[in-house]
Amino acid sequence: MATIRSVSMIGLGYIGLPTATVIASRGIKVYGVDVHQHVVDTINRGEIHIIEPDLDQLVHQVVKDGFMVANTVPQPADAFMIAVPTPFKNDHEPDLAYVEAAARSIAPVLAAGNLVVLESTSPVGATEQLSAWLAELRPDLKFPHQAGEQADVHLAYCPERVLPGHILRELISNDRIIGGMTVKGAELAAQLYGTFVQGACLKTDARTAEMAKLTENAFRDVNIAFANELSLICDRLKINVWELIRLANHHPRVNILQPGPGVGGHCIAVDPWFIVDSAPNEARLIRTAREVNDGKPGYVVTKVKEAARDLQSPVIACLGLAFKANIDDLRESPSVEIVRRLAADGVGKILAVEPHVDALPAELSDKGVELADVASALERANIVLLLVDHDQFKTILWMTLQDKTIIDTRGIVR
Ligand code: SAJ
Repeated sequence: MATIRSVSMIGLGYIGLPTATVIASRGIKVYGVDVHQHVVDTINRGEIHIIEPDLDQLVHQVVKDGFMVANTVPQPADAFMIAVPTPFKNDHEPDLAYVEAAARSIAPVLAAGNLVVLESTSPVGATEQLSAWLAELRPDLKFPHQAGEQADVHLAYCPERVLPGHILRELISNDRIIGGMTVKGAELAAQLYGTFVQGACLKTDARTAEMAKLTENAFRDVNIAFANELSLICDRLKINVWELIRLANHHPRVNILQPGPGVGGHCIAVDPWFIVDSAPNEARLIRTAREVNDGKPGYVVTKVKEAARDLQSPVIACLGLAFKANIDDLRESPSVEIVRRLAADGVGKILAVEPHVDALPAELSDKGVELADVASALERANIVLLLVDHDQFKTILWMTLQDKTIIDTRGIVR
């Protein structure tokens, strides 16, 4: 089998850039492609436009050594990898417009013998759809949905499963699922991933691989929903849910996750909808889990409003805006949604504390939310709403705040 000596990575975001960089660090020539000129320019300077530990040094190294170069248009290469966003539309239907745009951009430079790998989270059938789009654009080449093992261009679906904040480590150590549209496609893709993955490369077909990615995140979503539903039940029954979960988890076959203010991030709150959209009648539990988790921010807002009703001038310190602990990522964060709704409904003076950012997003500052440091927010507030379990908040002396109403959505207040 031909060796892969060059790779074109389409999409240089949170997944594409680290993956491209790690491949380049193995001595493979990588052409990074992004539609945003400022991303291309930043990378070609050996710098990065995203926040991920240690990535800047590695990018600097591979660009300096000439193994990675970025551009806005794809160059010919042995393999093409696509890591572009796949959001959903208003009705939760997956939007493959960026994948289609990626297909249009690589089609002119595709050649017989090439491998095309889709990494973006995708509904089942997306890799076959990609094959069909490419075939329309390049009628001179044979694709796997038409020619099977005799195809000129090979396709595979290989989902990423790295945890933001630990991407460089997990890219190398995690096992990977390699879903070929053909056996040849799976073999070529396994060869490519084998250049940098130390975990196992598990070969299967493309549809199973697509479903595996969605299943992993739906599994986590359903389990978080179980914890979130327990937190509502325990509130009604006046039981401390964290104490309950801690005790129940001593059972050798019980492992309940943690309740919170809702599920954020770009994956767990999105991917299960791709399953629901494909099989709406069958995916009942998965849909309900999404609804339970999406309902949690509204429940927290109601609790704060109830506490504020008894106060003449409520001042609410909201601790944490990120979508989970010890990161600076505020996108798709349930905490931001809660703070925005409290401010929009005029519940009181809102002080937001987020040690990982220097400025508030406009959707909060426009509504009069003030960014405060933890000490002054705690001093000024009569309601303290704990939203994120950042390490900084674990050292607060909660005992000294007994004159305030404390609403703890993460179970760290002792
Ligand atoms: N959360 C809870 N309770 C818990 C665990 C998490 O409320 O017990 C919340 C977090 O606060 C956060 C959200 O869930 O708002 C998601 O956080 P996370 O740490 O569970 O996951 P992500 O979104 O950072 O990354 C996930 C991972 N998937 C799984 O663990 C199955 C990661 O491996 C995937 O690569 C990533 O999605 C992705 O890109 O799909």
